[in-house]
Amino acid sequence: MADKKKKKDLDRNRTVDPAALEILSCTEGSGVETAYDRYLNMQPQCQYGNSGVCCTICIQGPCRITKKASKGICGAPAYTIVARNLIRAVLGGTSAHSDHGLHTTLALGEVADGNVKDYGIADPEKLKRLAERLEIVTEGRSDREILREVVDLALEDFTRVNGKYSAWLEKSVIPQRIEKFIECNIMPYSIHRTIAESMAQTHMGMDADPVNLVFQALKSALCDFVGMHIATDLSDVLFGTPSPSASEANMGVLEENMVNIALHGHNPILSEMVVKAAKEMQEEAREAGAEGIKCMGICCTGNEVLMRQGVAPLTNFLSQELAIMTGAVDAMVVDIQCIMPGIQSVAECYHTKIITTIPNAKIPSSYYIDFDETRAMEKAREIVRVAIETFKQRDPSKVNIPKVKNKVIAGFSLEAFEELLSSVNPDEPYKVITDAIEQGELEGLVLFAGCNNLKVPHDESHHTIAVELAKNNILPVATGCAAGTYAKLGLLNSDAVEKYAGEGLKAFINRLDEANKEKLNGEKLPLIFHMGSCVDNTRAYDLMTALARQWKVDTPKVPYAASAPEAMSEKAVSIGSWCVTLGMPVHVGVIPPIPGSPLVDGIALQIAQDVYGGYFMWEEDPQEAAQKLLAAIRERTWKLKVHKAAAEQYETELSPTW
Ligand code: BF8
Ligand code: SF4
Repeated sequence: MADKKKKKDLDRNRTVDPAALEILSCTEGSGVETAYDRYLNMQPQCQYGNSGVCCTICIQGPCRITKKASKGICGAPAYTIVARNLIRAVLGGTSAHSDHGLHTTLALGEVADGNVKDYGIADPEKLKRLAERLEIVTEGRSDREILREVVDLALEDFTRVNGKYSAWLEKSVIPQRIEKFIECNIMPYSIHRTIAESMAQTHMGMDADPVNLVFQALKSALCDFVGMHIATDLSDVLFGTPSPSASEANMGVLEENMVNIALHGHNPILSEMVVKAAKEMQEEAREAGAEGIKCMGICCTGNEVLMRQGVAPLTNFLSQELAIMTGAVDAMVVDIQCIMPGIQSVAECYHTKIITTIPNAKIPSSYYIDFDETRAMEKAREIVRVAIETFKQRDPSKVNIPKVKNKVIAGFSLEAFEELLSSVNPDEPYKVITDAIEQGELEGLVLFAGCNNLKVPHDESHHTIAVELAKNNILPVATGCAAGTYAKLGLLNSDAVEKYAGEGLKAFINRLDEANKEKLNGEKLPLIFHMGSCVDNTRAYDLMTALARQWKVDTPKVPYAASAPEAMSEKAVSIGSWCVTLGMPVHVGVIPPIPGSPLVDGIALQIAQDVYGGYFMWEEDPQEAAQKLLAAIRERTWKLKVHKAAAEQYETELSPTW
């Protein structure tokens, strides 16, 4: 066992993506260093940090809990240290997502006031639906008037200090959840207030009570949900609500004779404009000797432009540096989050330009173009022009594009999903899913989310767990880099349905295919439904809410779990925490720094379930993880059926417990 673990840790080629593997093999010994090499150099990693018992909150530290020292210098025991570190991780995620949401909100404020010429209201229907959800009057008002009020309410959700609770949270989840949050004193007024109070609470010499700290972490995580939901809703208003479209994914989408622009990061405000500018500037590229310009995506901005524009995903988080090593990426345009600083040194070994664009996400030596919404197209053209110029410096002897790509059908916003279901049951679309679960055709649903993390082989856990669950008739939906894995590895198309779906799942997807023949323009539905970027985990949660409404139950009764098989970022910690708080069992495939306190660990794994219905499961082995997820779903389906049968037999209300 120890030998196996050691061998796993020493293997540089830690990936099951054939394109990534090819690049790693071809460049072995070339001197170009990537995360795969740095991971090996980093071994062994600090076990105190790993288990969460290292505190650096004040500069008496670092204090770490050992056999000799059961408390930090100030007297903080392991449970205080672990819980404080946990909140701070959640706050990192909440801040990242909500800053993204705020950026989108401010841009839409400019649209409402008529101050920007390059953006508009692409989806007025979504705006109306959103306003209605938020109980904003739409009757007799112009789109811009409605938008102004939506934006003002969003801004209040960022900054309100007391009085009213977060509108986005209150209006997006079912009332039973809100009652629970008020009862537990974790219902937030606003994002910024909660971040400030949580940072204060975790200052040296403040809160030492682990339960109080963990509850505050959950309140902070609910603010993450708010910030993400605002980002998703307003991006739909600004750029359109996604609907299914076809594309291709993996390194084989690079074109040897074209200007290749990789769009990397998270915020579609920039990437949408670059895609538009590239379409207009094809002629300029031809004059430079290329056959044209092709945009492709990495990480979540890639998911955003895939969902709305059909832009091909190039790769996901862990292999971002490897994309440059194909020698065929002319510019990698980055905005915010999950951009490894390492891309710059890799780019310096090739002709690639790294173009940074956002004031709070710069990389030394990169080419910086200050993106500005008031001059969005002008800036996007400037970016594309740099890519065209860089193409001229490409060294053909260094070009090596792995011939790996797979067909992708993506774009399943909740609205798109509902439309597919409506073709089967126009009056009660979600009954198509609840019936399939009650009749045993489907076992339930699992959301695959989250990152890559070199502590487990790249993409392996994502792939193994999803395939295993699809065989067992779980309806899989995916977001973020999990969806990136499935796109690259060929699970987002109908061939994968034939190959991997269990009989029930196959019958379910075929029924949707049959009913939607015309809407799908000759395409067929995929095995896994790509619901978008990481902020779009809110779409996946809204699907859970829709099922809860259909069954008239609270969300913890719905057989729907989440899995982050290769979780890495603070954002993954905050998303996992709100999923638990909102009632989901959540599997995490890389153990986060929590087990250093058995008490905090117990809250995450067990007590959370008693209070909120959701809970965490840590499991690194993907086969084991699949079995645990399946058991969690089956337990819920079984209980739901028992409670329903009892309610019918005794003519009572459905039991509210889970
Ligand atoms: O927000 S899944 S590695 S890219 S954090 Fe980052 Fe993780 Fe990818 Fe998207 Ni989400
Ligand atoms: Fe050590 Fe306490 Fe300071 Fe943390 S807050 S570093 S445990 S003295």
